Amino acid sequence: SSPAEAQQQTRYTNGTHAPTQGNNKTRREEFLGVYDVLRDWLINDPLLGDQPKSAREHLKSALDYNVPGGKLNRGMSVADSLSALVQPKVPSSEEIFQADVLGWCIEWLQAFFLVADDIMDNSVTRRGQPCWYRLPQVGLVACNDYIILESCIYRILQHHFSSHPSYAKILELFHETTHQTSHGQLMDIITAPIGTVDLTRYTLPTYMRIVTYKTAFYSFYLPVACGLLVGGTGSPEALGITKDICLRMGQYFQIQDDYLDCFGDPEVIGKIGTDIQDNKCSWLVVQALDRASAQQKTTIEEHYGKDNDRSIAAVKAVYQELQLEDVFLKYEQESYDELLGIISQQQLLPSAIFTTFLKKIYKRTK
Ligand code: DMA
Ligand code: MG
Ligand code: MG
Ligand code: MG
Repeated sequence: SSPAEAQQQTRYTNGTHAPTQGNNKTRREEFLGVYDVLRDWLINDPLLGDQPKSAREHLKSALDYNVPGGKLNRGMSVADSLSALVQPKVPSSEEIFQADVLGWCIEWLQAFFLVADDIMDNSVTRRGQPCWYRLPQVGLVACNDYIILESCIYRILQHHFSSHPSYAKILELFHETTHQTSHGQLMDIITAPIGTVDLTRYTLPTYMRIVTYKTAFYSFYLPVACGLLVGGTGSPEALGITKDICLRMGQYFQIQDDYLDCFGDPEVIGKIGTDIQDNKCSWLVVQALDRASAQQKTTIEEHYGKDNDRSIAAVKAVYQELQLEDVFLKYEQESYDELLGIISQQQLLPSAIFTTFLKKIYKRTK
């Protein structure tokens, strides 16, 4: 039987596709079932001929360690977007399977960026386990693994979408998004050179540009645009409105990420924050510099970007004095309200496409 038919056995026990909200566990399990189908095909990829067992096993562990362990918000949002788009109609199981395949391509893209990001950020943990490159048996082999993670996307797309009318558009979308994200990562890194403290770099316009490129395109625009393309509604108007709303959601999401890097619980977010010692142009340091006294600026100047506990504590103390937690909570509420307003102003697409995604991230703690 085809993968779609195999999936149907365990899918839609109530005969409909329910969006993620309200049906979380079941939906997540369905989505994870598609991962198994894709992973099993990839580790036996006919293009690679008769692979040695050791190569197959390495690939399997690299995939299982890095692809499926996240929140899966991005991946599951493709099918959610499709469902919201075609309502009150219900997508067929074949359409949901296609949406889930694209959703997994986004999770693969994310895995590729995260394996590389953790090396560049010198991070320690990710999703509650050591970063992949930190495993003694992996090390810098991780550099080839992230290349493989990326190339898997195009193997999956060819296998499942080569006869789809939007195949070229989908390929273009993944290529453009990768280009944008890597440009964002470039700016993130060159704005934070280790060993140089230049507080004049940490401005809001610089910050917004970094986060729009490194996070918003791949995390928000890509999933919703994929939903539109599977649903056959990829007109320039629809994609334009989607981009406008999704980029704003992505900016809000990365500001939460920066807040959680410092104020979140590592047990809950599954990663240990590194932004202060990494000299990052974080939303928190931008806000701090906007409010700091001369003395507080001197403290930041002296301690930001230094990888020792005393320096990190000194910077965090300034954040506390400036009550940045309250500044963030106020921003979060305003930003959420503003987003709901923008979403309701457009008439071309059903609001639920955006509000379902927005509600998943509002006041998130991980
Ligand atoms: C992540 O930015 C961006 C990409 C493209 C992975 P980040 O380094 O703040 O992410 P994290 O906090 O998850 O390491
Ligand atoms: Mg990082
Ligand atoms: Mg980073
Ligand atoms: Mg971060």
